[in-house]
Amino acid sequence: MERHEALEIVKKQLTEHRYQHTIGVMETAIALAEQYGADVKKAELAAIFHDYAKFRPKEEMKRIILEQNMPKDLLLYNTELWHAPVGAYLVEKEVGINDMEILDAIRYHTSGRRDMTLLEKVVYVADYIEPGRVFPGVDEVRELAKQDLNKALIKALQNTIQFLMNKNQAIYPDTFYTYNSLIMELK
Ligand code: DGI
Ligand code: FE
Ligand code: FE
Ligand code: FE
Repeated sequence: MERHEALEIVKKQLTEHRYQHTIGVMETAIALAEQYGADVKKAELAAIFHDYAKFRPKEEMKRIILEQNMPKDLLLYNTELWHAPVGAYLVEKEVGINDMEILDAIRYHTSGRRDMTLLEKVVYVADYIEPGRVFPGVDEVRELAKQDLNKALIKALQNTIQFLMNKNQAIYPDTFYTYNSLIMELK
């Protein structure tokens, strides 16, 4: 699928702000894929569709999680986690993308997972550092991403976990598994 066609499809699903974020993720993911040797075309498509389900009604997302036998523990945690696995499902069903590497990069873009693929890491980090992001610590992750994708990913996870803890929010176990597996991979 070509970029302009993909962008036309996703634009209808998003607010203008979220569409601009998506463009930023797309450009950043392409640059990271080129730098680290990931599949550039897959990075582009995964980035374009990563937030496809962001604005689906919670009831619809909950129904899909249950009907499609996704991990039920998702329902116990922040609803913000749901759009990633639900997005992977809907991008396959509604857009017709069936490349499992692209779908997994969408599925794991919020929590990550153990032993992430290069493409999954590229999309996760691009989502975190795209030029529109302004939160504390983002510049440090941008700098790390120029040197070492794993180190950038670890810092992004540390920031996310600390941010959630400071808000007294529960942390989804996969987020910890992602962090632990990267720390152990480094050693
Ligand atoms: O969709 P985006 O805003 O571009 O970014 P995202 O999909 O990476 O994250 C969406 C939200 O998910 C973010 O506000 C923080 C939240 N989140 C990420 N990991 C966890 C989490 N919330 C909980 N409770 N636990 C997590 O592990
Ligand atoms: Fe997202
Ligand atoms: Fe993210
Ligand atoms: Fe995003």
